[in-house]
Amino acid sequence: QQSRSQSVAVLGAPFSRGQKRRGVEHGPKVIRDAGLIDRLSGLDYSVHDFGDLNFHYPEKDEPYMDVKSPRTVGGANKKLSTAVSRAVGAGHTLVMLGGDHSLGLGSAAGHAQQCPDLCLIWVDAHPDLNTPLTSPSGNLHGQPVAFMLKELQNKVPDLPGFSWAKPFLSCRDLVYIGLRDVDPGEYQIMKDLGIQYFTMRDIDRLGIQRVMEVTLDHLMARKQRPIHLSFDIDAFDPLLAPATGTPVNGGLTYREGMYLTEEIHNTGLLSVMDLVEVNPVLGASDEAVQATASLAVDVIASSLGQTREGAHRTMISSKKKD
Ligand code: EXY
Ligand code: MN
Ligand code: MN
Ligand code: MN
Repeated sequence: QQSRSQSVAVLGAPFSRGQKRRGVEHGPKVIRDAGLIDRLSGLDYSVHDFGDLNFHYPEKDEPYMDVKSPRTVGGANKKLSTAVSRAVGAGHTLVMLGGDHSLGLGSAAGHAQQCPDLCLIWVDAHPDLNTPLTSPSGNLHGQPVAFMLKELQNKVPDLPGFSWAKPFLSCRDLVYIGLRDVDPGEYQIMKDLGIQYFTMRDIDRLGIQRVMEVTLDHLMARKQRPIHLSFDIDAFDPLLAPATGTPVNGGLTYREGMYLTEEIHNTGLLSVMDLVEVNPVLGASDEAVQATASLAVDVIASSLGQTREGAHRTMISSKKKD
């Protein structure tokens, strides 16, 4: 199938205040340096690099309850949502490079402004579904999905910096893949709302092929809709993606990651993707950082149509397209 747009925009969001380890703000640079733009150009897209957003930081940003840096994180996400909305409105398929995963909120919110019927595939070791009240850490990168869900509206208090963020997603339109570190409050919400999720154990049982089939059937059951893919690099096993802030053993293999993203490309419905939580400061060596960044490039390229069976875009083939 055709992808939604032949034009891909890349937007960097060098932001790290949704958690406490500095360095993840350098994610956009290391992912670009690993060859992202050339790889996408090689897939026959016209690639528009929008550069990096410039965030501004309020002088004082006291915690609200236990939540850290609410005004800073809220403001950055507001800015990101405007930029994402503009890029999608201009007809690009957008790749957002984080930065920490608190940015998933601004990215998906901006996407939803243009595509209110979007669905969300959150690939992560963590569901990032804590509310400010259930969060064990106060870190906003563990909470973005809670701000999105309409069904959680009365469980999420008004945070300073977040008045712009109105819930836009129904829990039916969300699927998690790769979970293996779920807090008690998050588990409760997933169960109460009946959210569709696949832990690593589910992937062990079902295989990634079945997981993707059920995921896409679930999301497209009523109609085809644009996909927002929010990909946290910590979904991968830490052996493959060591340069990240909250690694958890037992993650996706390289082949599971490629299959997952190939299936998303094959829908022809990918509209925005986030690639977040690459932190070059946390790699134990330069090789570890390079491996993580180049994995990020592979994930993005595969989501946008790079295949393991060759250059199907430019060759006449007797096989059905894709
Ligand atoms: N669940 C933990 C918390 O809320 O603090 C850890 C969150 C890590 C989030 C990373 C980005 O996916
Ligand atoms: Mn995450
Ligand atoms: Mn994570
Ligand atoms: Mn294709």
